[in-house]
Amino acid sequence: IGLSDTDEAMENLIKVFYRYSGKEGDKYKLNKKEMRNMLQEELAEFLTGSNDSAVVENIMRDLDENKDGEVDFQEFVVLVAALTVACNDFFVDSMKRCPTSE
Ligand SMILES: [Ca+2]
Repeated sequence: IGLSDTDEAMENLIKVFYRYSGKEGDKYKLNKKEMRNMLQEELAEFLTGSNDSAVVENIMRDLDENKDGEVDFQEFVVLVAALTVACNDFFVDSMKRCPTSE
């Protein structure tokens, strides 16, 4: 009770991962279909329509360090970290561009 924001963020990440990874095959890994579902449901604006399957394919290839064709939690956090950095850049950028302090 009374988790910090960071604890909560980590817990949510873990929950999201296992919600999708548990759908089929290995419960602790995302296969391509599960990854695609996860991206579509959780990161819709990241997959901007047009050619999703190529995007999913590339993401899978980049993340799958051990080349077993699936993404485990350790591989998944790399994506989360990359997205968080991108998000932070965007956030810092837009704060610079439109200062709200007045
Ligand atoms: Ca893997």
